[in-house]
Amino acid sequence: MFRQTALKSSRSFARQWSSRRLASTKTIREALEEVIPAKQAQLKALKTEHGSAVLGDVKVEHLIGGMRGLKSMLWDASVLDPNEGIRFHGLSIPDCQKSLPAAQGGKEIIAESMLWLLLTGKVPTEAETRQLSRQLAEKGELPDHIVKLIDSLPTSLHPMTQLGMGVAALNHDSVFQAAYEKGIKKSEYWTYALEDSLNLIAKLPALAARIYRNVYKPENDIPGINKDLDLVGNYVNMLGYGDNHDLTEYLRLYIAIHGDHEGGNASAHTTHLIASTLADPYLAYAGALYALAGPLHGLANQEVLRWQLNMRKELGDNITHEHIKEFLWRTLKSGQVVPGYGHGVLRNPDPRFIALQEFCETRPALLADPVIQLVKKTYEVAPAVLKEHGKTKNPYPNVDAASGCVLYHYGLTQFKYYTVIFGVSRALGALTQTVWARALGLPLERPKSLSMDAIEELIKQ
Ligand code: CMX
Repeated sequence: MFRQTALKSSRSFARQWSSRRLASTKTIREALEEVIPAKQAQLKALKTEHGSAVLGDVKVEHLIGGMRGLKSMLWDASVLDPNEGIRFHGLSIPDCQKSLPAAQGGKEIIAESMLWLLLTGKVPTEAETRQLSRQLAEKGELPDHIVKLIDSLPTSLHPMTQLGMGVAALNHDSVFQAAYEKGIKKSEYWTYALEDSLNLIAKLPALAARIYRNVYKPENDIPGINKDLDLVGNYVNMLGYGDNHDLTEYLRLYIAIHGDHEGGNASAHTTHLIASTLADPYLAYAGALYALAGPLHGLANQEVLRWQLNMRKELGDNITHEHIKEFLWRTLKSGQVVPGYGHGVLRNPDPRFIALQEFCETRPALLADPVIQLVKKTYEVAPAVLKEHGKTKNPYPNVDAASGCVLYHYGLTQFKYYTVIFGVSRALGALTQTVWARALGLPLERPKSLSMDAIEELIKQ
């Protein structure tokens, strides 16, 4: 009786709380409006006072080496230090874990508090976070044409291909595109880019969950969006695992810390490039998803699990360090990369890998799982093997070395789907930059390319 009354009153409190806007609570748009003028002024000063300052040399090795280390993009929301890892507006992952609001009833960072930080550079209050959750939940349902499109696709089509198609087709309702067609001032671009970006972020969980249901659990119904839940809470619910609190918390953490990894990675950079043509945020992010679907980038989390499971299948459950070492060498000698190891920028273990490992450390069931133990044991052996192999500049694990095995433990065993979860996450940072690129009036991206003959000519000169 007491429980029922308490439940009723807490539900009615949640309803009241969410339907009224607290006088002191800013919306994300208002918070952005406050910070944009200072950033515009900062950019103007950089351009006028330091436009010709030199930040480094462009070498031939940059042109033929995938532009590694070439400082050639503006990206404010996060900066990746090779040794220390990612910082979001100056905050490390442990800083974020201390300061960013969690979900009601949860402890881990959530997508909304990370999105607020990325977009505004400020740590949101609890009330601001809840308000953003509510705002996203209200926009979360899919339009009918998207449901029809996704339901019509063959279930054998890779989930990432389906996700990209769904995201591109959401541009049917792009307010940016509609406003551009009508004719708007440049100074207003960002407001439409923001609206599209929030709409897209809000709809990604329902889209991604529908793909999961269609491909793997056709017998399941998909619950509607619960407006009192956070974005990832709703996502896990729609995936059919809503009663698993630990999995929900894991995905909250995973999606928040995967949200941004500065600008040069393939998915973020693709978004930036496409959006610089003033294609709307849906089209820009659809392109990013296909960059994410490459095995050297986001698909690595699928590949790591496949590789670990092959190792287990071949070597059984009592795998020693020596066995792992042999397996690693076999992988390397067959000319393949060790998935989950190495990085284009990082030169130390990825702090995102460490955060996910720490999540496991606090849960005995995870620690007892043979696949998770295998990930840990591999970490104890792989860096020395990769150093001896002598090719990779970074012999340490990246985030993908750990991410899939926890999902596998909780029953989300369809590893072809894992990159889709990454795709739900990366939207936070990539679309943040799209909004800011429009607010700052950044131009069309158009680097200069050279032929080999032209390079030789320049060297002679
Ligand atoms: N196993 C074996 N060889 C590796 C390796 C690995 N894990 N990582 C790098 N190498 C090799 C490269 O293939 C390259 O060989 P070649 O000279 O024959 O071409 C050499 O070492 C130098 O590479 P690098 O400069 O250290 O690394 P890159 O910046 O070129 O590539 C990355 C970075 C991530 C693509 C690479 O480390 C890799 O393929 N890792 C495995 C896949 C993976 O985990 N990707 C996920 C990255 C994180 C993410 O984007 O989400």
